Amino acid sequence: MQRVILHIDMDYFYAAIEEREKPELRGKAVVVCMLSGRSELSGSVSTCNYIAREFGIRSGMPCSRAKKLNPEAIFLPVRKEFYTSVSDRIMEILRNYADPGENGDSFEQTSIDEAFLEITDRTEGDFNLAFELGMQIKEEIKEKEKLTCSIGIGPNKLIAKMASSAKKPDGITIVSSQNLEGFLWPLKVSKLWGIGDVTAKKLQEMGIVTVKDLAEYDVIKLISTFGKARGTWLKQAAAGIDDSPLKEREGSEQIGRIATLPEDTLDQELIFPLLEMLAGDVIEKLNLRELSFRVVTFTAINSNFRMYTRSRTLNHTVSSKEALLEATREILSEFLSENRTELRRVGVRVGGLQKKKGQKSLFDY
Ligand code: TTP
Ligand code: CA
Repeated sequence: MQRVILHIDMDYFYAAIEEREKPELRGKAVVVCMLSGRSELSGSVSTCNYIAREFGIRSGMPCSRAKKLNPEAIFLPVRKEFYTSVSDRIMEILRNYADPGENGDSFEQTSIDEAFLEITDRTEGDFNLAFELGMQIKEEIKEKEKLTCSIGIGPNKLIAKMASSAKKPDGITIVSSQNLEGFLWPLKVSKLWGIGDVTAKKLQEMGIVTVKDLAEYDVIKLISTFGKARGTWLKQAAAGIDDSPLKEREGSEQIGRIATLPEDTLDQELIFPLLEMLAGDVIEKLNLRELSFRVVTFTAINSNFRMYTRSRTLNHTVSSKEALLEATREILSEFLSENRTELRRVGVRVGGLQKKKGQKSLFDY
């Protein structure tokens, strides 16, 4: 199946949150500053909204310089803890859209406002479905957090990441294997994710300006200049090749399975046996790694390809198949009582994972 990766990047994140919190900022240039406290405006710009960017204000520049570029701009101090709480909620929304993680990690948060989602299973390798899913994500974040984001979808992390910055703000860009070269090759090499200023400068000295130039360059020469690993990587990246897996942050891993029903249905007696089988697989994986779980999540995709998730946090950490089945059955019945569209795919996953505790000794009681 064609791999499908989604990358999401929130738009002007800190400044967008400030705008949301203070409607009077709408339409004004907003600059969020990391102030050093030495004097007023001694510090650097964390970020700014798009209006401020029109004046040439950028992340990293001294706040005093930003003030010169636009004296009318509103300068606000960074509220990192607050932004982190918003980020945590967004990441929870996003995780629900990633594959259940059957073949390893499927969700990777890379910064406060960026994440990769593996959606190969969810979309069955179909980029049109991936687009629908991307739009659904945008809608949910806009509805729940009143914020916009930009999304890139591609056959790997490299392409997804580059696609998400192609249209900003509030964009969505799909790059499949078919239009990969059309997207990648006209770009300047400095735009290739993983190429910094030093490499870009060296490449330019070699006469390599666009990604196409790099893709067509002799790999042996690249290796002799950059070394084996880096030289090979450059050549592959220029061709849009990247096999790197997603890496879950430690402690937030989830394990799950999803599968297609034999027919679209709302009949619990048809749906539950499939969930029972999937739950069995999940328990097997947990046992192998001696893990127990605390959170159970049911996922469903209906015949209109809309996705739903319902989670339940248990009172204790457990590890038995019975406990998983009981929770799953309860969530399923509840879901079916309020849902009217037939289901096409269902899945179950567990989170809140912990190493199983050893047998208690008699003295512990
Ligand atoms: P970015 O995603 O780089 O920028 P952004 O979200 O503000 O704008 P864009 O629409 O271009 O994506 O960074 C995310 C947040 O990280 C940003 O809102 C503020 C913070 N940040 C800093 O504090 N310092 C920095 O130098 C950068 C680049 C970001
Ligand atoms: Ca961002």
